[in-house]
Parts: sequence; structure tokens; C-alpha cells
Amino acid sequence: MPHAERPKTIVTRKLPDHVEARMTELFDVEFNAGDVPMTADQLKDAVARAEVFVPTVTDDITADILASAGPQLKLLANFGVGVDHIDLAAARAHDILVTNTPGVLTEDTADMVMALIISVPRRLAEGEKLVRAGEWQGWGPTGMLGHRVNGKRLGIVGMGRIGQAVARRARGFGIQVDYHNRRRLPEAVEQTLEANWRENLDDMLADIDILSINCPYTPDTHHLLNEKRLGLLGKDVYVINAARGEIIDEEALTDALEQGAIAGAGLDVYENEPHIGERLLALDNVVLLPHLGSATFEGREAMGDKVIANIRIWADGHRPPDQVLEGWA
Ligand code: 8YV
Repeated sequence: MPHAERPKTIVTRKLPDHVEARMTELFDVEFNAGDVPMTADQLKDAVARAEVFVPTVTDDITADILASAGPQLKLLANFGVGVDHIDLAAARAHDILVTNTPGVLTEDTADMVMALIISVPRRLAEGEKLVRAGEWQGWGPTGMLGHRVNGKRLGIVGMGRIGQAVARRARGFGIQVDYHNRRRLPEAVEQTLEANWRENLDDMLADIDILSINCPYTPDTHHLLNEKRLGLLGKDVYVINAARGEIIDEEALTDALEQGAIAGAGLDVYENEPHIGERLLALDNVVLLPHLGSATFEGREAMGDKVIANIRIWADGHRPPDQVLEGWA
């Protein structure tokens, strides 16, 4: 059965102009022009009034927030692919569908991972800081040496869309690819990607030069890279994370970096965004980015278009194309 023709839609953050303009044409929509993340009370007020709610990664949609949902709230159309900030069981208990925006940010996120894979071993951020500080004394045969990436072995944890896009790029740079994923990829896909499945994560960690985290954050992947697993990495290994901060025990990672137990890290995500620990900020052997994975004009517009398509198709009485099911990861 079709839902309201212009469903009451509340969006928690400022979206690209094109997306907001189209939403205004189609829905009875409230935006957040100030773009300040909503407080818990504001989120509760919004879910109490909306038929469709559009959150982002900065909104913690807990069972407590959803307890305030009015019976009219039927669709949570997330702007973003990761839905770890949404209590899916609570949404289901309230009969609320959840959708996300898969596919359209794969290439941008993989580009950012690849940028970190190059930047950290080749010391791009350190070099840039040196130049800007006016401290560069000129070229020298042993100046600012880093590690070559060509010929090295990359271990990818999580071989979904983004992991596979990282593998394709890495092969272009002459990097060997191992991967750990709960499910092995079909042989034909493995062959195309030239990627080698490692059933045992710990064994893979002991064999690689660069580790890239590309799995979703779920209760199963909380602190997947903990102190013990960090201890399996060699001292020349680089750790890259553009997935979710909570997959790595950030304190243990900082210890390993401080002690020189690993060579460096490239991080786009953190355990308590936007807070980053002082110890991590003080390190030279890290590149720290502000959650930029999908931050392209093209990607964010495409994410908005997906949100709109999900709402439209749901409003017409159909199952939205990007419905997230429990056990999604
Ligand atoms: C998004 C992301 O920008 O989509 C995701 O899961 O991590 C980001 O790239 C963000 O989540 C928007 O909600």
C-alpha cells in the first residue's frame, strides 16, 4: 500500500544543495541548516514526529532514542553505508525499515585507502610538514627515507565492495594481496583480483607488510585488532583503517606505534570521533585524516540520490532497494 505522498521527512545534517533541493520538491522535509549534530533530546523529538528519518554516522540511534519513535515512523533512510550507529534490533521491534547507500562510495573510499597506503610508508605528511615549517634543508641521499610499497604484501580484512576495490588498486601498484573474510570469494573473483584467501586472520597478520581494515563494524569486529593481534605484526608493518575506529583498540595501537612495535599507521576513522587521543596526535609515524573516505562532491550527491530513491520507492508501497537486514555484515 502506498504511504503518504509527501512523507514528513527529517534530515539530521546538512546535505549537498542538489540533494536538499530535490528532497524539498518530493517530501515534506525538515533540514538542519546549522549542521550541528543533534542532541539526544533533539533526536527523540525528531523520531517522535517524522515518518521518514534520515540520520548519518554522527547520530547514535540507540534503543533509547527509538523508544521515543511515534507509530508513524516507518523508514530510517541512512545517509551512508555503515549502519553500526543504528540499533537494528530496536528498529525492527518498532517495525521501522532501515536503508543505507551501498555502492556509490566504494571507489572514493578505496582511493583514500590507497592514498594512505602510499602516504604512510613514503612519509608524505611528515615531508609536507617539514616544508611548511621552513625546516627543509634540501635534498640529501639519506634524507627522509621511507619504505617501498612495490613488491610488498597487503593483508585486507573484509573483502566486500571496498576491500575488493582496494585489492584492484594495490595490484596496480605491484603489491601482493592476501585477504581475510568470513566467506571466501568465488575462485573466479579471486583470480581476477589476484588475491589470496587466508582463512586464519592471525596467520595472515604474521605474514604481511601492510594491513588494511575494510570490514564493517559489528559486535563481532569490536577491537578485532587488539593488543594480542597487534603483537603478531612485524615491526615494519603499516596499519591502515578507513572503516570504523572501533575495529582497532586505539590505545593498544598507540602503544605499538610509540614503542616502534609497528612502523606506522594511516587512519581516517577513530574510536571516539571527533576526539583523537593526545598520544596519537603527538606521533610522527601516523597520517591522521578527518573521516574523508567518501568525501567527494560526486559521492555525497550519489549518496543523497540513493536516500531519495529509497524513500520514493518505499512511499510508493514497494520494498526499498537498499533495505538493511539484521545480520547485514
Ligand atoms: C559516510 C561512511 O560519509 O558511509 C559510511 O559508512 O563511513 C562515510 O564515508 C558517513 O557514514 C555518512 O553517514
